[in-house]
Amino acid sequence: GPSPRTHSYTKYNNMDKVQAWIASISASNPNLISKQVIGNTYEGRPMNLLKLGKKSTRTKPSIFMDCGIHAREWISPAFCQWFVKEALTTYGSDAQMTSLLDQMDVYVLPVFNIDGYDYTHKNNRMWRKTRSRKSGSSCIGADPNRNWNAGWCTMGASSSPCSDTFCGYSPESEIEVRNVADFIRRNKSNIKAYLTIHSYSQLLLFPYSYTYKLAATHSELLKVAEGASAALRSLYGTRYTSGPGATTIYPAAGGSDDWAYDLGIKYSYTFELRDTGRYGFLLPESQIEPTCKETMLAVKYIAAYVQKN
Ligand code: ING
Ligand code: ZN
Repeated sequence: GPSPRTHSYTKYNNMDKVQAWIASISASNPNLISKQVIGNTYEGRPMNLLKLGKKSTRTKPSIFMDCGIHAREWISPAFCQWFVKEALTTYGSDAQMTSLLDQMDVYVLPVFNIDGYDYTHKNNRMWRKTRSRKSGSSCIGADPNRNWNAGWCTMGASSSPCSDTFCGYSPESEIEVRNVADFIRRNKSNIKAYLTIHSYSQLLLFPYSYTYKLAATHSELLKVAEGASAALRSLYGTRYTSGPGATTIYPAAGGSDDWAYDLGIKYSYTFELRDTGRYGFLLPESQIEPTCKETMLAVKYIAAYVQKN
Protein backbone atom coordinates (compact mmCIF):
# COMPACT_ATOMS: atom_id res chain seq x y z
CA GLY A 1 0.00 0.00 0.00
CA PRO A 2 0.99 3.65 -0.27
CA SER A 3 1.66 4.07 3.47
CA PRO A 4 3.80 1.89 5.74
CA ARG A 5 1.99 -0.33 8.28
CA THR A 6 3.36 1.76 11.15
CA HIS A 7 1.95 5.01 9.76
CA SER A 8 -1.34 6.54 10.85
CA TYR A 9 -2.88 9.81 9.67
CA THR A 10 -4.68 10.25 12.99
CA LYS A 11 -1.56 9.98 15.14
CA TYR A 12 1.43 12.25 15.63
CA ASN A 13 4.12 10.36 13.71
CA ASN A 14 7.73 10.76 14.76
CA MET A 15 10.39 11.77 12.22
CA ASP A 16 11.42 8.16 11.43
CA LYS A 17 7.80 7.35 10.61
CA VAL A 18 7.39 10.50 8.52
CA GLN A 19 10.60 9.72 6.56
CA ALA A 20 9.41 6.12 5.93
CA TRP A 21 6.03 7.48 4.85
CA ILE A 22 7.67 9.96 2.44
CA ALA A 23 9.61 7.12 0.82
CA SER A 24 6.64 4.79 0.43
CA ILE A 25 4.03 7.35 -0.60
CA SER A 26 6.26 8.81 -3.29
CA ALA A 27 6.97 5.32 -4.66
CA SER A 28 3.26 4.45 -4.67
CA ASN A 29 2.01 6.69 -7.46
CA PRO A 30 4.79 7.96 -9.69
CA ASN A 31 2.28 9.59 -12.02
CA LEU A 32 1.03 11.96 -9.33
CA ILE A 33 3.85 12.37 -6.82
CA SER A 34 7.59 12.73 -6.79
CA LYS A 35 10.16 13.69 -4.17
CA GLN A 36 13.36 15.64 -4.26
CA VAL A 37 15.91 16.52 -1.61
CA ILE A 38 16.31 20.31 -1.36
CA GLY A 39 19.24 20.10 1.05
CA ASN A 40 20.13 18.73 4.46
CA THR A 41 19.30 20.02 7.93
CA TYR A 42 21.90 21.25 10.43
CA GLU A 43 22.14 17.73 11.86
CA GLY A 44 22.42 16.26 8.37
CA ARG A 45 18.94 14.89 7.71
CA PRO A 46 17.59 15.15 4.14
CA MET A 47 14.81 17.68 3.54
CA ASN A 48 12.44 15.84 1.22
CA LEU A 49 10.06 18.00 -0.78
CA LEU A 50 7.04 16.29 -2.33
CA LYS A 51 5.58 17.46 -5.63
CA LEU A 52 1.96 16.57 -6.28
CA GLY A 53 0.49 16.98 -9.74
CA LYS A 54 -0.23 15.17 -12.96
CA LYS A 55 3.00 14.67 -14.89
CA SER A 56 3.48 17.18 -17.65
CA THR A 57 6.24 17.98 -20.11
CA ARG A 58 5.77 21.69 -19.38
CA THR A 59 6.49 23.46 -16.11
CA LYS A 60 3.16 24.05 -14.43
CA PRO A 61 2.19 26.91 -12.14
CA SER A 62 2.46 25.76 -8.56
CA ILE A 63 1.59 26.24 -4.91
CA PHE A 64 4.22 25.77 -2.21
CA MET A 65 3.13 24.61 1.26
CA ASP A 66 5.31 23.86 4.27
CA CYS A 67 4.51 22.35 7.66
CA GLY A 68 6.47 22.13 10.86
CA ILE A 69 8.56 25.30 10.77
CA HIS A 70 8.18 25.22 14.55
CA ALA A 71 9.07 21.93 16.20
CA ARG A 72 6.34 21.69 18.84
CA GLU A 73 3.39 22.49 16.55
CA TRP A 74 2.66 18.82 15.87
CA ILE A 75 -0.74 19.33 14.22
CA SER A 76 1.07 21.07 11.36
CA PRO A 77 3.08 18.11 9.95
CA ALA A 78 -0.02 15.98 10.58
CA PHE A 79 -1.91 18.31 8.23
CA CYS A 80 0.69 18.08 5.46
CA GLN A 81 0.52 14.28 5.65
CA TRP A 82 -3.27 14.44 5.52
CA PHE A 83 -3.18 16.81 2.53
CA VAL A 84 -0.93 14.46 0.55
CA LYS A 85 -3.16 11.46 1.32
CA GLU A 86 -6.28 13.40 0.33
CA ALA A 87 -4.69 14.63 -2.90
CA LEU A 88 -3.76 11.09 -3.93
CA THR A 89 -7.01 9.42 -2.88
CA THR A 90 -9.39 12.05 -4.26
CA TYR A 91 -7.63 12.73 -7.57
CA GLY A 92 -9.95 11.37 -10.23
CA SER A 93 -13.09 11.49 -8.06
CA ASP A 94 -13.12 14.99 -6.56
CA ALA A 95 -13.56 17.46 -9.41
CA GLN A 96 -11.66 20.28 -7.75
CA MET A 97 -8.66 18.18 -6.70
CA THR A 98 -8.52 16.60 -10.17
CA SER A 99 -8.55 19.95 -11.92
CA LEU A 100 -6.03 21.42 -9.46
CA LEU A 101 -3.51 18.60 -9.95
CA ASP A 102 -4.10 18.53 -13.72
CA GLN A 103 -3.33 22.22 -14.06
CA MET A 104 -0.96 22.93 -11.19
CA ASP A 105 1.68 21.29 -9.02
CA VAL A 106 1.51 21.46 -5.26
CA TYR A 107 4.86 21.31 -3.47
CA VAL A 108 4.55 19.98 0.06
CA LEU A 109 7.37 20.12 2.61
CA PRO A 110 5.98 17.77 5.31
CA VAL A 111 8.42 18.83 8.04
CA PHE A 112 10.51 21.98 7.66
CA ASN A 113 12.33 21.90 11.01
CA ILE A 114 13.22 18.20 11.06
CA ASP A 115 15.93 18.42 13.74
CA GLY A 116 13.63 20.33 16.06
CA TYR A 117 10.69 18.00 15.41
CA ASP A 118 12.85 15.00 16.26
CA TYR A 119 14.00 16.78 19.43
CA THR A 120 10.39 17.34 20.55
CA HIS A 121 9.77 13.59 20.28
CA LYS A 122 12.95 12.52 22.09
CA ASN A 123 13.90 15.29 24.54
CA ASN A 124 11.74 18.37 24.98
CA ARG A 125 8.12 18.43 23.77
CA MET A 126 8.01 22.26 23.89
CA TRP A 127 11.08 22.97 21.72
CA ARG A 128 10.35 25.56 19.00
CA LYS A 129 13.60 26.46 17.22
CA THR A 130 16.14 24.75 14.98
CA ARG A 131 19.05 22.82 16.60
CA SER A 132 22.01 24.78 15.20
CA ARG A 133 25.02 25.62 17.34
CA LYS A 134 27.59 28.37 17.13
CA SER A 135 30.72 28.83 19.20
CA GLY A 136 30.38 31.67 21.65
CA SER A 137 26.94 30.69 22.92
CA SER A 138 25.82 27.61 24.80
CA CYS A 139 22.23 28.22 23.67
CA ILE A 140 21.00 26.18 20.73
CA GLY A 141 18.88 27.07 17.72
CA ALA A 142 17.25 30.05 16.07
CA ASP A 143 13.60 30.71 15.33
CA PRO A 144 13.08 29.61 11.72
CA ASN A 145 10.16 32.03 11.46
CA ARG A 146 12.33 35.02 12.41
CA ASN A 147 15.27 34.14 10.16
CA TRP A 148 13.94 35.23 6.73
CA ASN A 149 15.18 38.33 4.99
CA ALA A 150 12.06 40.44 5.56
CA GLY A 151 12.65 43.32 7.97
CA TRP A 152 14.98 40.86 9.66
CA CYS A 153 15.20 41.26 13.44
CA THR A 154 13.70 44.76 13.49
CA MET A 155 10.68 43.95 15.69
CA GLY A 156 9.05 41.04 17.52
CA ALA A 157 12.28 39.04 17.43
CA SER A 158 15.26 38.69 19.71
CA SER A 159 18.97 39.00 19.02
CA SER A 160 19.70 36.85 22.08
CA PRO A 161 20.66 33.28 21.13
CA CYS A 162 18.89 31.97 24.22
CA SER A 163 15.49 33.42 23.28
CA ASP A 164 12.76 31.31 21.69
CA THR A 165 12.39 34.04 19.05
CA PHE A 166 16.13 34.41 18.33
CA CYS A 167 16.36 35.76 14.77
CA GLY A 168 19.67 34.00 14.09
CA TYR A 169 23.11 35.47 13.39
CA SER A 170 22.08 36.75 9.93
CA PRO A 171 19.13 36.32 7.53
CA GLU A 172 19.03 32.68 6.33
CA SER A 173 21.70 31.69 8.84
CA GLU A 174 19.61 28.58 9.46
CA ILE A 175 20.38 26.04 6.76
CA GLU A 176 16.76 24.84 6.66
CA VAL A 177 15.60 28.40 5.88
CA ARG A 178 18.33 28.83 3.26
CA ASN A 179 17.41 25.53 1.56
CA VAL A 180 13.74 26.47 1.29
CA ALA A 181 14.48 30.09 0.28
CA ASP A 182 16.86 28.84 -2.42
CA PHE A 183 14.22 26.46 -3.78
CA ILE A 184 11.55 29.17 -3.84
CA ARG A 185 13.93 31.69 -5.47
CA ARG A 186 14.87 29.15 -8.15
CA ASN A 187 11.20 28.43 -8.91
CA LYS A 188 9.68 31.80 -8.17
CA SER A 189 8.28 32.45 -11.63
CA ASN A 190 6.10 29.34 -11.28
CA ILE A 191 5.10 29.63 -7.62
CA LYS A 192 1.77 31.44 -7.38
CA ALA A 193 1.01 30.87 -3.70
CA TYR A 194 2.94 30.22 -0.51
CA LEU A 195 1.18 28.55 2.43
CA THR A 196 2.80 27.88 5.78
CA ILE A 197 1.09 25.90 8.50
CA HIS A 198 1.55 26.68 12.21
CA SER A 199 -0.47 26.30 15.38
CA TYR A 200 -2.21 27.43 17.48
CA SER A 201 -4.80 30.28 17.60
CA GLN A 202 -7.21 29.64 14.68
CA LEU A 203 -5.98 32.49 12.51
CA LEU A 204 -5.45 32.97 8.82
CA LEU A 205 -2.68 35.56 8.60
CA PHE A 206 -1.14 37.35 5.65
CA PRO A 207 1.51 40.10 5.20
CA TYR A 208 2.70 42.09 6.84
CA SER A 209 4.04 41.05 10.20
CA TYR A 210 7.29 43.05 10.04
CA THR A 211 5.51 46.38 9.55
CA TYR A 212 2.11 47.91 10.27
CA LYS A 213 1.91 49.02 6.63
CA LEU A 214 -0.79 47.26 4.64
CA ALA A 215 0.26 45.01 1.78
CA ALA A 216 -0.20 46.45 -1.73
CA THR A 217 -2.90 43.84 -2.37
CA HIS A 218 -4.35 43.91 1.15
CA SER A 219 -8.01 43.86 0.13
CA GLU A 220 -7.59 40.84 -2.13
CA LEU A 221 -5.55 38.98 0.52
CA LEU A 222 -8.30 39.70 3.05
CA LYS A 223 -11.11 38.69 0.70
CA VAL A 224 -9.49 35.33 -0.08
CA ALA A 225 -8.69 34.74 3.62
CA GLU A 226 -12.30 35.44 4.58
CA GLY A 227 -13.57 33.07 1.91
CA ALA A 228 -11.18 30.38 3.11
CA SER A 229 -12.20 30.91 6.75
CA ALA A 230 -15.88 30.64 5.82
CA ALA A 231 -15.20 27.38 3.98
CA LEU A 232 -13.33 26.02 7.01
CA ARG A 233 -16.11 27.04 9.36
CA SER A 234 -18.80 25.40 7.23
CA LEU A 235 -17.77 21.91 8.40
CA TYR A 236 -17.84 22.07 12.22
CA GLY A 237 -18.34 25.75 13.00
CA THR A 238 -14.68 26.39 13.91
CA ARG A 239 -14.08 30.14 13.93
CA TYR A 240 -10.98 31.68 12.40
CA THR A 241 -9.90 35.33 12.39
CA SER A 242 -8.21 36.72 9.27
CA GLY A 243 -5.88 39.67 8.95
CA PRO A 244 -2.33 40.96 8.64
CA GLY A 245 0.05 39.35 11.11
CA ALA A 246 1.22 42.56 12.78
CA THR A 247 -2.26 43.55 13.97
CA THR A 248 -3.97 40.15 14.15
CA ILE A 249 -1.39 38.27 16.27
CA TYR A 250 1.69 40.43 16.96
CA PRO A 251 4.42 42.30 15.07
CA ALA A 252 7.17 39.84 14.13
CA ALA A 253 9.91 40.42 11.58
CA GLY A 254 11.70 37.74 9.58
CA GLY A 255 8.67 35.55 8.89
CA SER A 256 8.37 33.35 5.83
CA ASP A 257 5.05 34.69 4.53
CA ASP A 258 6.34 38.29 4.44
CA TRP A 259 9.50 37.14 2.66
CA ALA A 260 7.56 35.16 0.04
CA TYR A 261 5.20 38.09 -0.56
CA ASP A 262 8.03 40.58 -1.02
CA LEU A 263 9.69 38.13 -3.42
CA GLY A 264 6.58 38.50 -5.60
CA ILE A 265 4.39 35.58 -4.55
CA LYS A 266 1.04 37.34 -4.42
CA TYR A 267 -0.88 34.82 -2.32
CA SER A 268 1.06 34.26 0.88
CA TYR A 269 -0.65 32.95 4.01
CA THR A 270 0.19 31.67 7.48
CA PHE A 271 -2.35 29.30 9.03
CA GLU A 272 -2.53 29.01 12.79
CA LEU A 273 -4.54 25.82 13.27
CA ARG A 274 -6.53 24.64 16.32
CA ASP A 275 -7.08 25.32 19.08
CA THR A 276 -7.38 28.70 20.84
CA GLY A 277 -5.43 27.64 23.92
CA ARG A 278 -7.25 24.91 25.83
CA TYR A 279 -4.67 22.35 24.70
CA GLY A 280 -2.45 24.68 22.68
CA PHE A 281 0.52 22.83 21.19
CA LEU A 282 -0.65 19.63 22.96
CA LEU A 283 -3.73 19.24 20.75
CA PRO A 284 -5.08 15.70 21.41
CA GLU A 285 -4.79 13.13 18.62
CA SER A 286 -8.60 12.87 18.59
CA GLN A 287 -8.60 16.35 17.01
CA ILE A 288 -6.23 15.52 14.15
CA GLU A 289 -8.98 14.27 11.85
CA PRO A 290 -11.50 17.12 12.33
CA THR A 291 -8.72 19.73 12.19
CA CYS A 292 -7.33 18.30 8.96
CA LYS A 293 -10.77 17.93 7.37
CA GLU A 294 -11.78 21.54 8.03
CA THR A 295 -8.34 22.88 7.05
CA MET A 296 -8.54 21.01 3.72
CA LEU A 297 -11.58 23.16 2.85
CA ALA A 298 -9.66 26.37 3.47
CA VAL A 299 -6.57 25.24 1.55
CA LYS A 300 -8.70 24.03 -1.35
CA TYR A 301 -10.55 27.37 -1.37
CA ILE A 302 -7.27 29.28 -1.70
CA ALA A 303 -5.98 26.82 -4.30
CA ALA A 304 -9.13 27.20 -6.41
CA TYR A 305 -8.83 30.99 -6.25
CA VAL A 306 -5.16 30.92 -7.24
CA GLN A 307 -5.89 28.46 -10.04
CA LYS A 308 -8.42 30.77 -11.68
CA ASN A 309 -6.40 33.96 -11.16
N1 ING B 1 3.03 32.02 15.27
C1 ING B 1 3.79 32.75 14.31
C2 ING B 1 5.19 33.00 14.86
O1 ING B 1 6.14 32.71 14.14
C3 ING B 1 3.74 34.71 12.76
C4 ING B 1 3.12 34.04 13.94
C5 ING B 1 3.19 34.56 11.51
C6 ING B 1 4.87 35.51 12.88
C7 ING B 1 3.76 35.14 10.39
C8 ING B 1 5.46 36.11 11.77
C9 ING B 1 4.90 35.92 10.53
O2 ING B 1 5.36 33.51 15.97
C10 ING B 1 3.38 30.78 15.75
N2 ING B 1 2.50 30.12 16.52
O3 ING B 1 4.44 30.30 15.48
ZN1 ZN C 1 4.72 28.44 14.64
